[in-house]
Amino acid sequence: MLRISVSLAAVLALLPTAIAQSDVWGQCGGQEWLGPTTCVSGSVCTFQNSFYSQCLPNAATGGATTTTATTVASLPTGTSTAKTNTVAKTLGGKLYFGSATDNPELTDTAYVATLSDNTLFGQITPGNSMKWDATEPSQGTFTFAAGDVIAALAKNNGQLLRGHNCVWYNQLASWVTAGNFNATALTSILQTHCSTVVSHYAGQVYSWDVVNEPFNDDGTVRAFVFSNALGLAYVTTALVAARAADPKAKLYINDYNIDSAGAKATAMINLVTSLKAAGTPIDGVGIQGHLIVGEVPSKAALVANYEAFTALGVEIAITELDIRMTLPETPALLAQQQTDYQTVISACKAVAGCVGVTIWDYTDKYSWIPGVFSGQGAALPWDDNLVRKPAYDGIIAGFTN
Ligand code: 9MR
Repeated sequence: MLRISVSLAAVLALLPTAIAQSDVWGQCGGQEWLGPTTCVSGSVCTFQNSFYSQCLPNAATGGATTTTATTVASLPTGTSTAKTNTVAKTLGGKLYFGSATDNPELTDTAYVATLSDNTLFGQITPGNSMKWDATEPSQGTFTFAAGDVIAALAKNNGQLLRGHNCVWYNQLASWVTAGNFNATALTSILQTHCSTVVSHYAGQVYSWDVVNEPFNDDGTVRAFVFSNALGLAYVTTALVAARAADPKAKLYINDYNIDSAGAKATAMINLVTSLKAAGTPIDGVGIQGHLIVGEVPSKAALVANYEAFTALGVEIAITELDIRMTLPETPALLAQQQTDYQTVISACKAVAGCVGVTIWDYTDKYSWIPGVFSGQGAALPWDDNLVRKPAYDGIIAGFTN
């Protein structure tokens, strides 16, 4: 018995040393990597991309080791000391600069500290916890606990709250899609859902993405259970229910790939025009802004399109801005990203009816991009280590100039 415990202790004592350093060619860093971050003698931990740093042989250094943090820090960082929300309001003339967030990452105290700084972020959008699958997972059973956490965080920090969303083809509870409901039942289900969720947050929400992503990229109506049964009448049903539930909240329709003129932007313009003509409550168009480094439309093209929306008598907001790149990050890509952020922000600044800009989370650490677009990422102004990137300076310049 004694012999066994001694052996076990000996093995345990050895373990930290055994896993303290990675072998040559082994992983030594990357997002969510919990293993060693230094390399055995004769190799150097070398940054490959946000998810992977590797021990590469380095005879020249005679075995010097370095950490992921050191190699990441060798990329250019943001240098501006101005604060995004303060500058958005004072020099940009906007209501807010904000960020999306999500419940799982709220256990990260360093992350929350920056998120809670209302000189940086004056507005918060819950990334997932107010969606249908989260709020009405089975018919008539409403769960607001996770959404309430985000609402309380925004309130405690003196930040505006954006509701996201009442109805969307994605993250819709399966009982709705699989229920074989007829048009009358679906109308009632939608009324109940929007009315209950918007009522719950009444008085706390500045604006609601009532309808999310109603169009395909070619401007046709996106097919899903509500549009299949009701056509675009479902949009009216949702907006009317939301207005009755919270008369003070600004009601938006939100979509991506409507940044500049094109079939999808035209479809949105036509929809808003017809809603206005019918007297349906509609206050804003959310331009999500999921963009690509080096492929951002010109400021002139953005401004012209933003003004085509505001000419309809609605406000607009950039609601989910991120500008992704093909990894790995390089100084040249980060510089282009800085320019691209500046372009979008300065276009919003130039249009009086563009009320604010929200980034789709603030750090690459919690971005949705790598999980969906393989090999792409680094889309946000803070890196995986919560260090500001040149993109941060682009945002400040966009609001300032
Ligand atoms: O950020 C959200 C991510 O965590 C979810 O997995 C994803 C599921 O569809 O939705 C993301 O947010 C989306 C937003 O609700 C609507 N516009 C596109 C966003 C990115 O996919």
